Amino acid sequence: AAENGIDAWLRYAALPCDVRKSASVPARIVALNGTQTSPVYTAGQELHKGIQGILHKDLPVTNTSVNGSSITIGTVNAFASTGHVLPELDLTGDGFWLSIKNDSVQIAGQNERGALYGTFQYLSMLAQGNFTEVTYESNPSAPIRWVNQWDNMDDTGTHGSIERGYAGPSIFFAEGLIVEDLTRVSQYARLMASIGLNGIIVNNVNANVNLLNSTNMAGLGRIADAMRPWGVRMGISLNFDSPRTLGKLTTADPLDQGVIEWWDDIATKLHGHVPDFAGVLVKANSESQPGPLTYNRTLADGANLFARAIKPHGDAIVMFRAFVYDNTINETNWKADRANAAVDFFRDLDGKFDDNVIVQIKYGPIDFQVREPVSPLFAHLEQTGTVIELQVTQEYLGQQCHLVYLPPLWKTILNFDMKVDGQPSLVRDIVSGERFNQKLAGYAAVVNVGTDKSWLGSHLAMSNFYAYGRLAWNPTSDDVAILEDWTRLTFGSDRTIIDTITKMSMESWPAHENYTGNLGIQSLTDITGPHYGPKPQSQDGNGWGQWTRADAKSIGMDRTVWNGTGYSGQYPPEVASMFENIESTPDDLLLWFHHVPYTQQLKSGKTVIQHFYDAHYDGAAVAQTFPEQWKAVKGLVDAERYDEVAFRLEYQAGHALVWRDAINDFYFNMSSIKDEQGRVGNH
Ligand code: GCW
Repeated sequence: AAENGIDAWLRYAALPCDVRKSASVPARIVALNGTQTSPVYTAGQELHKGIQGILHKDLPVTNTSVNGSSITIGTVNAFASTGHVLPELDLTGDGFWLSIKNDSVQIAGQNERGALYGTFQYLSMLAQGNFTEVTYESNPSAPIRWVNQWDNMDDTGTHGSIERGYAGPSIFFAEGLIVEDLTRVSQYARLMASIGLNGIIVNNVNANVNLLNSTNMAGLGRIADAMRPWGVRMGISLNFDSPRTLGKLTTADPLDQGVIEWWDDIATKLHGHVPDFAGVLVKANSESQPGPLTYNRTLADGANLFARAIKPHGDAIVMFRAFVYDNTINETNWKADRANAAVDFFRDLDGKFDDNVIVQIKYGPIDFQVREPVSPLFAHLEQTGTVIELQVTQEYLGQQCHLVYLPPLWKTILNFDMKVDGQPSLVRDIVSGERFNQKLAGYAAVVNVGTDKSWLGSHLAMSNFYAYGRLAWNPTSDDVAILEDWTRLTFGSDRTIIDTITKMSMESWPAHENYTGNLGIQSLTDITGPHYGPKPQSQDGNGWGQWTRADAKSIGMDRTVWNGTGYSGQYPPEVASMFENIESTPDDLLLWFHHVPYTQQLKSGKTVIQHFYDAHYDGAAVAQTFPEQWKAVKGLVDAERYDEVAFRLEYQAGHALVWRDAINDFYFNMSSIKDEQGRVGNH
């Protein structure tokens, strides 16, 4: 698909002729202190390219300052050492200062990365036809702003498949090796840099040990080289069992001296190939992955093993995933609950991790569902840095065949107040490191781009990737404003295009929730299979623990302390008591926390079952409007992208009907309760 997708929101499409003619930009670009692989050098080149595209002007790029009208890019230090006077600045991390005046633009980064981010910000304004004079500083909300790829190496099977990837094979791997041509990898890094993302884990958390063989270590060096000019640091996922399976040791026990030395050696070699190695991501004792519990050691022992191995080599970190749970639990036990697992496993480990370990926590306690409460683990780790794991790839949410704009979901999570110790404790302030005073904290998102030229397999899905970076930089940014920026950059500034995409996108998550799983019952997709399409019957009767406990009379998980799994008690007291009581539990999470009859009345006045029926009709009806809404932009966007989007929206409209009828029929058959409007069961 789409040549037109490869540049995503970095198209630098020409502005209309009259705007171009009246636009004034300085006469040259000065990129201070830029060696060829440095982000400041990259910034100068990118700016040159952008201005050429947007304004049809060919500005010279130099690396020494000259008098006269120029755009100067550099670190704060480089500005100072070349005699530029900057105001008193309060920059942190990868922050930047941007000053746009008619004949002089100054872009100063706290570090080189910051200078590149400021340059992309300036370019974003130009590309949107915004020539206002501004002066401001901008700092990231958190130091860690990473993406995770779940790319397989596939040394035995097909070419570089991606777990839960919906856009073709890997851009990194094929046939057990790192691909030769890394053009797409550096293009990916460019997209990341343009939205302030500074790190990447390139391989699947279900990690293949062969990534650590000597050929592949050298390959990792090449990946890091391709991404470094964009300020993106590379890290990898590790398989806990590698000392046994690759190293041929008899154990992978984290306290065994031989194991410790084996990992020390790996870390030294990795550092040799990748001097600015970002860190490692570890999925241990989860979904059949090996881990320290196998050796009767704690998860902290496991994390610290890696922390100590990488410690001597720069500032690399261990991201240890909190997604640890038993997938063989038994539904006949009323108190069994997968949602309890993370807090059960990690609560007592706070304070036991080395200072270069961060715990990476999925936003909800289960798994990227259409509606989940915030993971209570965020309230328990006060002495440990935490990172929130989001998912751009739409694993449970239509796999990019459905338009679902995710920032409203993410913001619901990020704005949630945990009220730890009775103090305001917004999730976004916990993951910025502010609430518990953590130096290392932030964001990770599973993105799973593939070789498809649209990156995610769908043009509209790219708004989620763009918005992820923008929100990680500043989680208080407005989700509509982000979307409008993205739309202008991707499709142009025509008001009809902006209004159409905004309306559809903002309707999309509520619609998706309506035609899939309501009231906190989860996505109701095929959870033992591909996580796609309706399959409510797959939720129960298996060890995965994504249960609904639906029977002829009632539905929902009783997660109360008084009568259920006790999960609600994992939250700080004020939040716990809100969820413990049906009266104070919001409707949209009712069935997450309570097991109730289908006839239970909601705050809206409807019964649970009637809400299911109505919501499915409402949600599917909204999806029916998408193809119609999109027609408004015909002729305003290029035919190629118009058709590709139209195709997917048409499909979504049809699939939403399939969802509606499958779910409604299922619960009608289960409960035998008629739809008040006589629609369900009559087709
Ligand atoms: O959501 C589940 C996915 C698995 C994934 C796992 C995880 C990479 O279905 O495919 O494995 O989560 O996050 O580790």
